[in-house]
Amino acid sequence: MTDIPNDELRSLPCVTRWPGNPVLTASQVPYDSALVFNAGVIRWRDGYAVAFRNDYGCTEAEWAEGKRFRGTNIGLAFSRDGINWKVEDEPVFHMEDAEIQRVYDPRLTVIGGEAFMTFAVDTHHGLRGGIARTDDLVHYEVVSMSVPDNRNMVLFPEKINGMYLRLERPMPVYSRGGKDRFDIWISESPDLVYWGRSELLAGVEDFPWANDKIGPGAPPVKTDRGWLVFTHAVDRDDSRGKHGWENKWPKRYCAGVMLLDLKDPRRVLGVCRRPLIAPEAPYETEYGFRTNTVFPTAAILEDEGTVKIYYGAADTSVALATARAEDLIQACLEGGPRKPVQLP
Ligand code: BMA
Repeated sequence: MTDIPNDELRSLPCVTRWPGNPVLTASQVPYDSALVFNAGVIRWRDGYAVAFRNDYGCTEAEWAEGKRFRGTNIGLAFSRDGINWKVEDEPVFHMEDAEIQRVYDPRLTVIGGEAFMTFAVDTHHGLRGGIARTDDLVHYEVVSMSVPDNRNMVLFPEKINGMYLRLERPMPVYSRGGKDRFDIWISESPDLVYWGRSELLAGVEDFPWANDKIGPGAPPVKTDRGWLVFTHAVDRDDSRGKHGWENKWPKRYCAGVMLLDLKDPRRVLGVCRRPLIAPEAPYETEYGFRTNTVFPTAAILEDEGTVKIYYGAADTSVALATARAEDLIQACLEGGPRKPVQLP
């Protein structure tokens, strides 16, 4: 663990929360909706598109009486400015099969003009990560599904040395003491179907405030100094009690950031050693299903050098923060490259 006292995690000063946060909530959804969060965002046609997770069928008061969510679906919305969204009339992307319990946490990436969604799937035999192709964000064709347990897959927005690349978070439990201790891995594929050459990219130990797990957040953002990778990074403290609707929520999710080499993204040039965004705003710490949760899932580099970072806030809404790419790169480089693992 770290020398940073637990309750003193702060966002980096270069991060600005959008004053009108959250930018997307259940109240904007024209069908049954309770929690709208963990959303993929891309530039699309003359504006932006978002695919978001929607948990529905239960209010906070009903939860307190023992009722639970009826289900999860994926909603779609469009925007001219990436801030004001118009949600489409129906959810999209339904996977129906006796094995599948739910599909959630979509991320979007455009590669060579083609749009892809990555997503998590809970099945009766484990958690899988999937990739689907789409022409219109309404109709999808599933391209591949991982073996369990794997989640939080994101695709790089271009091929490198002729290969597609993805970041992912497999969940080894048996070999890691039976608890959460999950890291970020990188794999490559010639066709998005067959994945291999998998390698550890960064471990929990590279994020000094985290003691639980890290995982890919947004699909990597290309800058002239390298790929910016936004992550989640979790610290757990079992003395934490009620944080949100549940009686106990011991985890805190922060956003982190690291920088990968442009031509060889398996090389980590720098890891920011402090949280990029720590839960601080009331919609992250006070109100919502699981407070103390900042879960980045999309990032867009704008022409003027600002990065829009979208994140799930308290597993309840979608919020937006901005930072200059230059400052983010600097914060990563100051943290230095990934250190070799210290064996006991
Ligand atoms: C993870 C996923 C995310 C969620 C996070 C915090 O395990 O379920 O969808 O945002 O926990 O609850």
